[in-house]
Amino acid sequence: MSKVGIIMGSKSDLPVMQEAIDILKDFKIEVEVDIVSAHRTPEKLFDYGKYAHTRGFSVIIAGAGGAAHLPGMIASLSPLPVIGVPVKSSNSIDGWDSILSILQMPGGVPVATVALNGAKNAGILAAQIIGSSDAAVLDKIIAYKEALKAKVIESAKDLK
Ligand code: RP5
Repeated sequence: MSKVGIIMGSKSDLPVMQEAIDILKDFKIEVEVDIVSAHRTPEKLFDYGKYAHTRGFSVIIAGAGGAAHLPGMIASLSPLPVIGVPVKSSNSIDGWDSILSILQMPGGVPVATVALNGAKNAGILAAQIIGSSDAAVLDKIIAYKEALKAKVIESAKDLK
């Protein structure tokens, strides 16, 4: 069964990253959560990035704030798809620092960067990557999108 690795630079990122954990659990996809700091635990980052694909992960979601090097460095070490979540943290100037640190990767080393604090979308995107080769997960994504549509149609009725 596919497993998603969710890592973050600090425990202070957890309130944001929890949304990725929650949506993946809703989709019944296994997650393994860890704290891996690019600057404070560089050896752990290296091991995680180098060996994640041997540990049963299909996708990695990495969130960090400020000088957010974690997603890009993991992408440099791992053959797995990496989704980056820029976090507006206590050391972020305004969030743009986190966004640009994760978004502006050099050619050859992609990080699929979601919106600032966009961990929920990171979880959905990870599920969609898994769903492209797992029919049961794909069905859950289809049902999720149908529910989104129904909610909007229902909310429009309230206006009438
Ligand atoms: C980054 O620095 C972390 O990802 C976090 O967003 C930010 C602040 O970390 P703490 O000082 O709260 O541990 O590396």
